[in-house]
Amino acid sequence: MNSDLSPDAETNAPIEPAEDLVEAFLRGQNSGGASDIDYGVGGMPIPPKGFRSGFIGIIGRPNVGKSTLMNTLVGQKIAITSPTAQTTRNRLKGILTTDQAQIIFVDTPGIHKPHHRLGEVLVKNAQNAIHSVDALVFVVDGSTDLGGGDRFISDLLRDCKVPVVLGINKADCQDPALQVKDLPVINGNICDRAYLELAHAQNWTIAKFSALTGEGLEDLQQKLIDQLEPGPYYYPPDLVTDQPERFIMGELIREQILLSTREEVPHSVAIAIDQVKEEAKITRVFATIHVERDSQKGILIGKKGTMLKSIGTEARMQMQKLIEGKIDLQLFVKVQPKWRQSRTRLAELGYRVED
Ligand SMILES: Nc1nc2c(ncn2[C@@H]2O[C@H](COP(=O)(O)OP(=O)(O)OP(=O)(O)O)[C@@H](O)[C@H]2O)c(=O)[nH]1
Ligand SMILES: [Mg+2]
Repeated sequence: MNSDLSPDAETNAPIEPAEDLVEAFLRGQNSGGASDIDYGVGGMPIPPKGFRSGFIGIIGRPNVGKSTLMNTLVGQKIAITSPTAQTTRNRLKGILTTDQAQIIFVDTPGIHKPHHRLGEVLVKNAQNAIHSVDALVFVVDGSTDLGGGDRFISDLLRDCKVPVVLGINKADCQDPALQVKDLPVINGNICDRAYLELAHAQNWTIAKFSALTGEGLEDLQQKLIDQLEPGPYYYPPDLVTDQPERFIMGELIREQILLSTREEVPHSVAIAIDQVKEEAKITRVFATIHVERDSQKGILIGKKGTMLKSIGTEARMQMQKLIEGKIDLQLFVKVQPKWRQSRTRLAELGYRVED
């Protein structure tokens, strides 16, 4: 089994909208134009003259489209996305290699006011990312007005030493009432006054785009490359993420739960991949879905087990494409009262504060 998403190095357009994770993985496309690579003795390519590289953190409040942006820029769906806020729970790397540069995007959980220890860990990890990257793209939702959550993040960035690009996303569905006619035109759109003022006050570069349609992303990509210093290849040019396969398996299950359930249920769920047994003709995956209450367990199992069955079937189909083989997925649901509050349980389930 592969331990990472490392498809063949072929060209692709990095600004095309993200596709289904598994479809994209199988198609094995990456490297927005990274052709004619000169490989050095040690295996890692020798960067051409003027090559730039570095880590770019993607931060913002929940649901503004950070993960969608990373997927679209990289050209593959590395992070799961959903209309439910607080979808992303781990810092995830998505790697884009072009002829000009290698950008390692670091997608982060949405910064919000935490209500439990899990939220505290997620927010802490997102905040720590601010200080461990070479540049930041601060994503805001251009379809709504600047809010308290955005202002909180902009305050966090006040003392930050790295360059910031303010990324105004969702340009495809901006409310005309929020547009101001006498302001400079950015990417053919008229930018909302509050965002523009915010960027001017902090001396940030602005880019306006739609992570969903890809509109404006070429401009954003260039602005991000401009922030980077000349540097080496940090990863092989054909690698798109450093996430292990087990992690992706767990996320594929969580994605199905996010798409099938509502309100507290998706937030109360954590997936543990207990065992992956590779046999000659089939791979057996044993996973436990941890929930906090009996009522949530009831919802997940559904009438006569129908909900769990359909979650399992969908997740299994995605996993089968991922490993290119047959999967037997055994899902168990376990009530783990208040796991989101327990430091030990959080660590067991893979949620720790990272520097
Ligand atoms: N119309 C429109 N919708 C978008 C755009 N970008 C993202 N979305 C939608 O916004 C929702 C949230 O997207 P995500 O990428 O999961 O947002 P996020 O910022 O990563 O959210 P968290 O992980 O919860 O912090 C999804 O339903 C996306 O399809 C865009 O450019 N236009
Ligand atoms: Mg996300």
